[in-house]
Amino acid sequence: MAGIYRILIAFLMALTPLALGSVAASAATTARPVAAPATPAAPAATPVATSADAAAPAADAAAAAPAFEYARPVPGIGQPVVGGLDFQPQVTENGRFAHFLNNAILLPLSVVICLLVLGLLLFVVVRFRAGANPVPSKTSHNTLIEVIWTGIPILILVGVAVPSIDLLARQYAPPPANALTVKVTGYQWYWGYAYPDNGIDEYVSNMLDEQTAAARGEPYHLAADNRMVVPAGRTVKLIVTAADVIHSFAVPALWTKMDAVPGRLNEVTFRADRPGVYYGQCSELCGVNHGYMPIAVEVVTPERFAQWVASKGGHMVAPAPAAAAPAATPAAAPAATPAAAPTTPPSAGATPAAAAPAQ
Ligand SMILES: [Cu+2]
Repeated sequence: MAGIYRILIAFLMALTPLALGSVAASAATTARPVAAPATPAAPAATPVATSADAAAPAADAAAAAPAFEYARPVPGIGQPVVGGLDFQPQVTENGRFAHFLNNAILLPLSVVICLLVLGLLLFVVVRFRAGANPVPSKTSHNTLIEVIWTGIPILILVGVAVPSIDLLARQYAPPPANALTVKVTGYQWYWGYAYPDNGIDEYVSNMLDEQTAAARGEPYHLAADNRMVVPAGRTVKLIVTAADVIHSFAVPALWTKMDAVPGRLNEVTFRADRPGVYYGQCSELCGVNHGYMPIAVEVVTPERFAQWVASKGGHMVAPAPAAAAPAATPAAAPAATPAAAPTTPPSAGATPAAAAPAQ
């Protein structure tokens, strides 16, 4: 007994510095904005104010840049639905494969195994009850049954492992040479995005307040003032890190989730094949406003991506030779019908399309 207590105390002592460190970091960074997080409305006001501050210096530069209109999201696409049980509609090949693995293999298998075990249990309870068996069976071994109930689970586990490991390998496959690099930084409590290849310095993305989100036709708590914009049909390489505590960058429809850890650069890739607006949230408990740092990713056509890059004052980079991009198959071309059409046509002034990448 004393041994167990000692182990328990040692475990708690090991955890204490972590907890204290996290609290101290939260307190240091948030002393100002977290004055009154008592009501849900209070945290929402904070990021917007921060956004206004951050946007001010960039206003002059943006004035000269061509305009870019964000697309409106389509209900049910890239966001949760009321009463939804299934995955969000997946717009990446990996996501569709994972959806298939879950719905066509794992779920049916789990249901069959649960029903089989339940049936056997009920059979044993009824068939071998004490009332019907005054003299209990003395059977203790049966080699055939033991081989069967060891062999079949092994076969099932191997059968599940093969597609699971395949999915894992696909998710972390090295990106092709022409992948678009986006650096994602988690902060308490907003996100920063930078496009080093395109000369776009980090800009921050804060949650929209309820009125603005409603005016833009976006879901409150998921809508952000500045989105991450990426082209359809091209692999995006995210370099994910954090500046204060651990966050996690997660967008369900893009089948993407990666921890953002201070001092580390984690890499994850995705290739969306359908333009649209896809929302996500920080998925690592990171402090009092953890629930108020949504992620908004807009997947656009390569032409619109070039317009967006120009609107940010960046430049397009020449794509790498096609031979270096084995993943760039015709199947990766964006669908003819975009999931989310822009509210207004892009500005005619933005015509750097000639510099757009080939795919
Ligand atoms: Cu976070």
